[in-house]
Amino acid sequence: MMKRRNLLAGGAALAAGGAVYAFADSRLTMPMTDAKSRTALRFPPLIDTVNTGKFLVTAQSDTTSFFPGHPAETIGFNQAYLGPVVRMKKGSLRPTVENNLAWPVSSHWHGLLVPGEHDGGPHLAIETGGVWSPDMEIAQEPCTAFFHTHIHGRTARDVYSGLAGVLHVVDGLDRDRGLPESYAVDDLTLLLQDRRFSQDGKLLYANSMMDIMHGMTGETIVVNGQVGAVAAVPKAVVRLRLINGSNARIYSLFSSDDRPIHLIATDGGYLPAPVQLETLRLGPGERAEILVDFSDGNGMSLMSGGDPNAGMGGMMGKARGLLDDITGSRQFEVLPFRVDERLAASVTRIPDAIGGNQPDLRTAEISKVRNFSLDMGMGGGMMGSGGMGRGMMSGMAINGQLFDMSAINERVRLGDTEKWVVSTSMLAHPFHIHGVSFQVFSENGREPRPESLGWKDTVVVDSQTELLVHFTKPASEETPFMYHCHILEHEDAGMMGQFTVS
Ligand SMILES: [Cu+2]
Repeated sequence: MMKRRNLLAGGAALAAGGAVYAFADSRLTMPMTDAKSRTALRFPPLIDTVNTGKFLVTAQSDTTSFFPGHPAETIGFNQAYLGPVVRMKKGSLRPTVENNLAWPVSSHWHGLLVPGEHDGGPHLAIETGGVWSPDMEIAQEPCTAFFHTHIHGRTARDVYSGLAGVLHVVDGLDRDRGLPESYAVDDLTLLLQDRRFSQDGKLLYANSMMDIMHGMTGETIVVNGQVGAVAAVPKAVVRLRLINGSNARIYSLFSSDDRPIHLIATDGGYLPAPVQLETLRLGPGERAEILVDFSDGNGMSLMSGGDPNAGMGGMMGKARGLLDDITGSRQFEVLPFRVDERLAASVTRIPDAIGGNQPDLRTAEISKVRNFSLDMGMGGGMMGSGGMGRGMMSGMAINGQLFDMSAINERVRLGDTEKWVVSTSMLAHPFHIHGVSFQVFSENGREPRPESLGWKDTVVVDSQTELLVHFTKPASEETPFMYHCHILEHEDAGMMGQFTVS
């Protein structure tokens, strides 16, 4: 196991985000500052639907100054960049999504278990000036979910520009579970993204061949739409709801002072009990809730190892099976935390149990086994194949097939449990399935990693992962569910399929 403590030298670690990339000097990056000159982290506006069952979000454009005095054109839901946190409970929910942008958008409820017609996938485009208002039913356990536009061919660019937000499904019982629950005080929502900026602070979306191949990464970390922030926390146990809203970056999160991370929930909800981790891997589209104990009054920084897919080292490292070694040497700071004793300290110990309803589909009758090969299809000749022409792009497929809006790839029976065997070569791909929670049965022939436990809807596949999937929500040919790589450039390039459930 790597020991990272000695690799961090106090404030010097703050500069790592800008220092580890060779090209960082030509662009604006995170200011090389110490924690004192950082600004307080802001949290998205909270829309609480618990009493009303309704909310409105409007896709709109505006400008955002990620760097003071340098406005960038961005889009968001109800605001200039990103969107609100929408809190909801079981029962009826009536979202209204308006589109004030000059192109179609959708609002995919990533992690909500709703039928295909409510899912907000590529077939549910909202045209300019249009409104979508499905009558939905929320019937799932508490979790942290995500919503974002999902128009085929432009998901990556539009999410990169800001069209995403966060959902909290709650049941009002967190106090009984001994969990922090005060929004923006000890229950912190952290939407993690990385972005590339021009010298004048504009968002760059380059789409070079490497950006498509590896997915678009940036050298500046943006948390809740903010660059260079510090989070204030009470002298207590704090809950972090981590959402990887990056287009392509896979984080390997750990604390700068080696204090443990207590994993309490994965994508679909709570684990039975906290699991203590040294490092938490979080791929695009994945969520994790962790508890961190600040009751000793000391701050720390949430750090990440480098992206296993970044640079040629990613592929070579993967081929050599040295992912952890490679990523360990490219670590950077994601967000520093500072203890503020004026904040209310509600929870002072890590609970022994959470009581999550962890799935066990291993004894279920498996109706069918399906294989999904996430295929880059470029082999050794990729660098000399003439740039990012159609030939290169056509390799971004599943089972050799590019996504086709008019083709149903798989047909599943409602109520069945199936085994889906997902395999990759070359890169690690975060595999997401709409409309289900699944259980990770094995990863590379071994027991799942701790962060792959519990109910999941997205999982990083770095060689072969077996999923047990129980299908409980219907989806028609008109509004089928998607399965796809959540590296958004891969998804847009065709690494997606669609299935019906009936
Ligand atoms: Cu991918």
